[in-house]
Amino acid sequence: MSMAVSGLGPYDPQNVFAKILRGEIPCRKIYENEHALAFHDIAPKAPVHALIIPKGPYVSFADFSSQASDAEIGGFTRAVGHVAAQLGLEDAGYRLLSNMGAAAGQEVPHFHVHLFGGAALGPMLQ
Ligand code: DGP
Repeated sequence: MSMAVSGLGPYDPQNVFAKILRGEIPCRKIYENEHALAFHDIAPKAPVHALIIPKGPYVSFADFSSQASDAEIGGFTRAVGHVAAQLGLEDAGYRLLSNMGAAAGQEVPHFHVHLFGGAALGPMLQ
């Protein structure tokens, strides 16, 4: 189970993405497979700003990369690529970003990857 390597503590099943996974709060869903769910960010920082999350209870990238099964990691990674293709971003390009832990400003303690696109992106998006 999740270790407190991120400064965010153990996995909190009441975090907002856990509630989205359980269907307790709505999201604008983009794509779903056995191991991952993708939806639009509620406060987009680019014309396209998607979030891809694993379905398992992982606080951060450190937890996910060390504790998830190969099948979960594979399903999640394929979901990221599928979302980029579904959103028509492959030719123009896009940016993937994941804030790992408190020092990086991770706010939601359920591992997620941001996918930004739809415009020429600056050298860095916070
Ligand atoms: P991070 O700072 O990396 O933990 O980013 C968390 C992102 O989650 C942030 O861009 C805003 C987004 N977010 C927070 N709450 C909700 C929500 O209820 N629904 C959706 N769709 N996105 C949310």
